[in-house]
Amino acid sequence: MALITSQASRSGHATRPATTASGDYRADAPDVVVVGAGFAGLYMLHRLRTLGFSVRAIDAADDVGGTWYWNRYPGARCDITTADYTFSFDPELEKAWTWSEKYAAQPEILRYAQFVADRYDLRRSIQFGTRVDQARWDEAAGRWHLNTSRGETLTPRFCIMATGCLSIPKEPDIPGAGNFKGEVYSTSRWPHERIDFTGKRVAVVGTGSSGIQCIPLIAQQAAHLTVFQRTANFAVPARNGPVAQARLQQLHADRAAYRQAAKFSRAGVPMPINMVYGRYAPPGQRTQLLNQGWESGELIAAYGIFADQALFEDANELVCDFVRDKIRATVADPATAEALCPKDHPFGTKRPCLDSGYYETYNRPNVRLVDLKRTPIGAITATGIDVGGESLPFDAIVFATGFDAMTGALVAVDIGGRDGQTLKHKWAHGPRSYLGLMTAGFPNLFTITGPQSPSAFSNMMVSIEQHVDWIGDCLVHMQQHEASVVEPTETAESGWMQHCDDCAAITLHARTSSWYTGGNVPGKPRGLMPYIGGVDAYRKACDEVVGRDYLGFAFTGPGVVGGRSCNDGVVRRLQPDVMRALEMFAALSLPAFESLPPAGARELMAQLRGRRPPGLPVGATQDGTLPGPGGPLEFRLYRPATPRPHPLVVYFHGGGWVWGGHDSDDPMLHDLCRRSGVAIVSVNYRHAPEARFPCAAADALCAVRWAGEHAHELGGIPGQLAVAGWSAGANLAAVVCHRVRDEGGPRIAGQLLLTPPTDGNMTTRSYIENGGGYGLTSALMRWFWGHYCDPADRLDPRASPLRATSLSNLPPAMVVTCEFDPLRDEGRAYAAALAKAGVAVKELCARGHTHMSPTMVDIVISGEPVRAQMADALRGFFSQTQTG
Ligand code: N01
Repeated sequence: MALITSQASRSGHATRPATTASGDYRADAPDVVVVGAGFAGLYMLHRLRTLGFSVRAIDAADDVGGTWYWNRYPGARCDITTADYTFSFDPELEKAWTWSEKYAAQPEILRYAQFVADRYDLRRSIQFGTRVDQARWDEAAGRWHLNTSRGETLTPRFCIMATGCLSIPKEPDIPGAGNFKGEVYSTSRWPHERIDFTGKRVAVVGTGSSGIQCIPLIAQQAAHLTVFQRTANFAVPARNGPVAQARLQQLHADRAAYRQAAKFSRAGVPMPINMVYGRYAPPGQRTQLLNQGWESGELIAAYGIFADQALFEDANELVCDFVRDKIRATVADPATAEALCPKDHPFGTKRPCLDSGYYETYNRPNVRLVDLKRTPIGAITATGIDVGGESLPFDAIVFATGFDAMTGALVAVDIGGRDGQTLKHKWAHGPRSYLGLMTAGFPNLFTITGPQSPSAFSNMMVSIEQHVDWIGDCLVHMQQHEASVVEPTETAESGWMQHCDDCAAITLHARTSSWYTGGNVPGKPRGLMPYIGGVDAYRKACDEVVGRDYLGFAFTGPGVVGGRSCNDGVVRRLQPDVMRALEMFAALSLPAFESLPPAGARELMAQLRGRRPPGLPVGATQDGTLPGPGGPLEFRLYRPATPRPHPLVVYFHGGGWVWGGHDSDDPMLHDLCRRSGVAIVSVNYRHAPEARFPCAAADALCAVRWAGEHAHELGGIPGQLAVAGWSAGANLAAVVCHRVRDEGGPRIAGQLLLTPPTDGNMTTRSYIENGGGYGLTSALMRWFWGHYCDPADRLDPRASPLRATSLSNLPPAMVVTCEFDPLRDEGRAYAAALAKAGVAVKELCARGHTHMSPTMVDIVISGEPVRAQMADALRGFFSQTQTG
């Protein structure tokens, strides 16, 4: 294979001598080595020099620029607007540089990197044309031993990997790839000299961002271009041109505020967050938002057309359909258009591209698309490519086949940490890190934009600056405290990994094979590598870690008391969407409910309910009333879409016996009904303080008896009756089970109790641990009990079912408790007591959830497994009834 690339890539490292005109990097034995001189390395170098550290950067290339040094293929550009894809650490630098386009091309971005290097005189500290091949931690010396491709050994205290997320090209895993005798190019190692395809027959393999950017330009030159596409990718038009004036005006109006907003945005670019759910939006609004996203010419806008497009397939499919229709409307040949329509992954789960004339290119007479899904490549031969029984001759092949992303460049260096463990070995089943900044067992080794940090899911410039600043601050902290070694703990790392998994689990990303998940490299372990919880959430976590005395990091050194200090712990234990919901709630700055009179609290609660997504439809709903002991009680019946009859569940709403109604838990009941296939009657009951204990319990019992007697009219199966409830409603459901047991039926097949209060004593540990900050507070719980019950009645088993003398012979139960609920321990105690009394109990303690979060359908997606298990439990009650 005649691989035509730059000198640098041909030989594995650049040919420029390992010194520079002003090179003084040899003069010192650096305290810090930064590996890489792309944007991350440049800023890290600058920052550490400013802070007074002796530092050397090392790069395999013969100049600065990193990814923009190597990826010189025609059409290479950034896909974040230049107003945002720029350093912000120095306002004077911002003033000194003007971008020419909304999306700058590679030569201009490279010039910018060179401009930055010159402005801060960085080159004198950079050793070019050199690779770090091996790194070994020397425990006794508390230093790294770095061996370079030039035979040097450096012994810095700190090693900072600024090696980039997309820097190690993936080998073209195609049979015969080495056989071709013509010109071979790789987009990620493009030659420095101009390549002219005029008059040539060219093949491009790969249709990711690199392919989609270079194909239109190669097509303009080549005699004939054949594109080999394995997976069709989504692309939206870049609408490139001059820098958008509106963005510039925003930036110039208040630069600092703009940059600050970027730091606390979802993806590192300030942009309003669209709250409209695609699955519920009316058709007119959907079309308007889709057009707006398409016209915006910004990837981040296309990611956020609907608030739920990254969460639900049906919402995502709206975007997919829209883009597919655009492709069909652009590409003249219907078969080619269809092949270009992505159908195997949700929009955004593979990196979509910003294109400039990509789809139009297929209308040129000299361009052909080969769909490798239909006709896979047989082999690459000396003269071309054999595909689908044809031998296609080529003069040149361009591989745009991507990268061994995120981890490739890190494990390419043979890094050995504590106790001889290598990074490659530690990460054999996937990368593990704390905050994407460090990995346990590898002291004083930092990664910039490493796996488990936002990196590729963000504007890289914002993420790079954040990591560099964080690392710089950490090193200063160590200097100030005479600490010489820092390392994350296993506990902190495992906690962060769990959090990253939790973030991934609520999106559609984990289901798609892509370079985000390692799926593009044969044999690479799968798992979503970048942190998808958002730049804002991530930054808050990093800041919190520092604010909590470097939570999860251990420091050793002469100035550290006792030689070692460690504030061990896990920074994020709440589910990510629960945390977002709590933040949204806090942002409303509502008065404390318990500070209001009951009528005011009810009104406020009703207003909040109006903001919820409604939940997907059930077969039918129907409102009615039933006779209660104190007058008619309203109910709402939810029926599945399947033909009646169905087993029947009588449900009692939450609201501390004070607020709520037969319709107040509507979205959750839609969800439960759809999932379980049972009919649910949600019954109102009298509220305190107007009707105090035991009115609600008496109403609940009456309603269950009435439902049992009217099962047939309700579409239920006579004899198949269960009870369920949330919070105060779960308390009522539990109490009903006692009463039907003791007072002559009806027979209850099961009880589903979601976060039940079971003991008016309120003295458990969970009240102390979770009594503030998680929605339901200890103060509010005291307010509820105060309105519901006289102190003398609190421990009556009809109010506190845990206090009953016997719990035997009660119906099978599922008790759901939540980790961050003040009621957690009494719920768990009730489940334990039921089990002890011989009742069949399934207990689920929802990790990372609060009292309210499992009920937040479509907002708290991490509650789905909880809701699914509740639905399973309901079905299970009735299967036991049938078989019993
Ligand atoms: O790489 P990719 P890329 N036979 O992995 C195909 C950033 N970037 O260099 O999807 C046939 O996306 C592969 O097919 P499949 C950006 O983050 C940014 O294009 O594996 N085909 C795919 O079509 C981007 O996401 C810009 O089935 C094979 C393509 O090659 C990331 O870099 C510009 C194959 C690889 O696509 C990577 O982009 C460029 C095989 N054996 C890149 N192996 C900006 O705009 C792979 N493929 C800033």
